[in-house]
Amino acid sequence: MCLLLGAPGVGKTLLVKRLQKLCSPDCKGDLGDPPSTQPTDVADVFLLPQFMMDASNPTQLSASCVQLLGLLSAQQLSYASVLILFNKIDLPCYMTMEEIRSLIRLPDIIACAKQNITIAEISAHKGTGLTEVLCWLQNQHRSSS
Ligand SMILES: Nc1nc2c(ncn2[C@@H]2O[C@H](COP(=O)(O)OP(=O)(O)OP(=O)(O)O)[C@@H](O)[C@H]2O)c(=O)[nH]1
Ligand SMILES: [Mg+2]
Repeated sequence: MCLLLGAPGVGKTLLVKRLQKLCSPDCKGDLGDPPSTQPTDVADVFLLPQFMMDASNPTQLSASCVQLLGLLSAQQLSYASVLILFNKIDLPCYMTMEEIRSLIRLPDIIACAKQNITIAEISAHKGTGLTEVLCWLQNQHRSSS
């Protein structure tokens, strides 16, 4: 079971749709144009905990950080593996992983967390980094079965 959490509009639904496409037999590496997403789409719960931030939206960073701390301190997720995704890196003014790491003091957060945390920069729109997300999901699935 995977929980995909993140502030509104970070790209959760688009990521799920892109991963579904990437796994489909007719994909052959070409994701095509991004499909439309609706806030009512309920496809965001699929396999393991992932947390998503919008790397192009500095105003949402503090809210995302509080939400991330809430996730990491949840008793039920103490021993889960967590994938933190910085999405929308295709946009011109996105914050790099290094900038976000320093702005939210991510190394301190990781040092205090019980979970095994992995970080990735992605673009659900362009497809950048999605193969790595899929590999992470497959590895977690393998090690839990
Ligand atoms: N440029 C760009 N746009 C993206 C990316 N990911 C998502 N979007 C766009 O951001 C908007 C919101 O994406 P959604 O997937 O609906 O976001 P969500 O997190 O599911 O939003 P809620 O369901 O409202 O919480 C849509 O217009 C997407 O096309 C990305 O990597 N790059
Ligand atoms: Mg959605």
